[in-house]
Amino acid sequence: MPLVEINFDGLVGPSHNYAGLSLGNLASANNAGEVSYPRAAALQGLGKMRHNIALGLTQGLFTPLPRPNPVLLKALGLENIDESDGVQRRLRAAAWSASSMWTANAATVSPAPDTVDGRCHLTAANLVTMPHRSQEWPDTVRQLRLAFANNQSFEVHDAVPPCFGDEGAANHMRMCASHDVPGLEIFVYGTTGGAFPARQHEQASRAVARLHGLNPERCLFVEQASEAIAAGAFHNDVVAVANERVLFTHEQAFADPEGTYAAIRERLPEAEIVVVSASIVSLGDAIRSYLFNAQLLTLPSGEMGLVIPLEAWETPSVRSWLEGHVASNGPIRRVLPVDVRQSMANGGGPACLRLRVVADPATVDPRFLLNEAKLVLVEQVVSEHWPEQIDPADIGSESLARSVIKARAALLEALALPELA
Ligand code: SUG
Repeated sequence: MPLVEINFDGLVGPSHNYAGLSLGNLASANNAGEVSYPRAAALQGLGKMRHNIALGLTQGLFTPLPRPNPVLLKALGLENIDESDGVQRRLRAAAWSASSMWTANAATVSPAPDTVDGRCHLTAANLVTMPHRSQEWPDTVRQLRLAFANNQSFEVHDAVPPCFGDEGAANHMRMCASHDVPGLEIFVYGTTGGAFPARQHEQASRAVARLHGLNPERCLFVEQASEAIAAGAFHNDVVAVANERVLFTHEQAFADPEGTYAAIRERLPEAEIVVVSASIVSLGDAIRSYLFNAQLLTLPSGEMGLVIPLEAWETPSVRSWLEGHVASNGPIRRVLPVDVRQSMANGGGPACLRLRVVADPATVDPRFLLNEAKLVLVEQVVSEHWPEQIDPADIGSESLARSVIKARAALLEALALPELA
C-alpha cells in the first residue's frame, strides 16, 4: 500500500472578501475594506494546484463551505435584520467569510505509521479564537468524513471542546525519514502574544495527540515564541515548516529554540535543521514575505522543493537568503514561486491553502482528488459563476448571496458531491 503525501487545497470560495476579521493577522488588518476578486483568487489557487501536479505530486481539493452561513446567522439572530451597527456588520461578515480555503486549519493529521491502530487520524480544528473561523468545523467534519469515509484507513474526530483553542495543522509539524515510516509529531502551542491572541492551546494539542493514539515518545509539545505571535505570526506555519528530515525555521519561531532543536535531534538523529537568522532575514521580513508559509515538498526526484509566494521572491533579504542556500547545496534544492496574491492579502500563503494527508490515494474518495481534466472543469465553473469582485459594503446584499450560493451549488454539481449541498 503506497503511502504518499497528498496536498488537499481549499478552493477559494465565491464570497472571498476583505473584512479585516483576524486580529493578529497583519495582512487581514492592512487590507480590511479593500475590494476582493473571488474569481481571480480561485483561479490563482487552482494555478498553484496545477503547478504542483506538474511537479509530479498528488493533489486533492476541498470545496468551500456554505456561505453566507445560515446556521451562524440564525444562531446570532441576524437572519432578518437589515440595519446593522458596526459590530453586527462584522458578525454578518463572519457568516460570509471564505476562510475555509485555508485548509491547513481544517484539521490535524496523523498518518497511519504514527498511530496505535495503524489508521490515519484527523481531528477537525475548533478554531474558536476567531468568530468567523469557529463556524467552520461542523461543515469541515462533514467534508472530511466524506473524503476519508474508508474507515479501515481513516478515523475523523470531531473538534476538541471549545475550552481549548485548536488551529489544526498550521501548528503541527511532522518529521520522519520518509513519509511512510513512523515520524516525530511536533505540536506548537502559544501562551501569549502581547496585543495579539495565542490561538493554539497546549491542552488542545495534547488532546489531539491522545485522540490519535500517538506514541508519547514520538511527540513533542513546543511553545511558540510570544515575540513571533506579537509580530504577526498568528500560526506557527508563518515562521516554520517541516518536511521529512528537514525543519526550515526562523531563528525566532520558538520560545526555546536551542532546546527545541536538541529535542528534535535526540528523537530523530537524521534531522536537518535549517535556521534562518534574524540578522539576515528579520522577523518582520519573514512575516511580511511569508517565506516560511511555503510548501516544503519532496519531489519525485527525491530532492526537496520550496513552493513560496511571489511576495517572498520579491523581498530582497529573503531572495538573497534563498539564492545563497541553493548555491551552497542546502537541503532545499529548488525554489518555486507561485502567485496566490488574493489569498496572501488575507494572510494565507501557499502552506495555509493546503492540508497534508499521508495516505494511499486509492483509499480516498476520488471525487476529492484532482487531475488535469478536473482542474479544467473546476476552472470553468469558477470562471462562469464566481463573482468578479466584492466590495465589503456588498456583504449582506441579497443578490450577492444568491450568486454565491448558486456558484457553490454549480461546483458541487460539477464534482458530483450532492452530499455536501
Ligand atoms: O485565520 N485569515 C486567516 C488566514 C489563515 C492562514 N492559515 C495558516 N497560517 N495556516 C486567519 O487569520 C482573514 C479573514 C478576513 O479578514 O476577512 C482570515 O481569516
